[in-house]
Amino acid sequence: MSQFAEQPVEPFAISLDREGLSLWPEGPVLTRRMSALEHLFADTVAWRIAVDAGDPIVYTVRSSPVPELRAELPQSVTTILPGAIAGEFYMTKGHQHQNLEGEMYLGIEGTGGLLMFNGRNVRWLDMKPDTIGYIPPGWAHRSVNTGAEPYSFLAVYPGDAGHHYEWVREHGFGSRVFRGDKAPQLLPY
Ligand code: M6P
Ligand code: ZN
Repeated sequence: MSQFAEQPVEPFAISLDREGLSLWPEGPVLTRRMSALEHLFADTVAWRIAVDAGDPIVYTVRSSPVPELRAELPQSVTTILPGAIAGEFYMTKGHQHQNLEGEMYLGIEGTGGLLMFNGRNVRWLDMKPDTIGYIPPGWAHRSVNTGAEPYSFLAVYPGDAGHHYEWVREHGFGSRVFRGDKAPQLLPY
């Protein structure tokens, strides 16, 4: 099979490498550094200091070669490193689906959460290995590492769902997730 398959894709097996936190065969790999998360953390001064002090990797997304095309079900493993910006945990950019479609996540490693926002209400799901998080159509979703180790999860989503990042710029996310005394603390956006 070619590395970045075109339709139609033949049936094939994909290995989940729990040590390497990757899929095989491997498709596109995306690395997001702190600079890619501009305007997302509440403390923009602390964010800028982190960018200037080496622009650390915040998360990687390792996909299988299933293409992002209508009727396909692409998968990816996202690994968010542990850390926080002025107490606000490392997180993904977060997005709404352009076409209102669902998605599912399976926790693989570490502890984190799935923050969802439909423009009015916020939902938070604690995620750990073997937790399945379901994202219904119409809910923007962002993942957060709330632990001291990398937090990793498998995502499966409709190939034509799209990543609507502008929606998040316009609507925010309802809540922000900060380090708390005992548990993560959700504070108003
Ligand atoms: C999951 C899926 C991907 C997404 C990734 C990172 O793996 O939802 O589609 O790209 O998380 O999230 P974001 O695109 O919001 O940075
Ligand atoms: Zn999605």
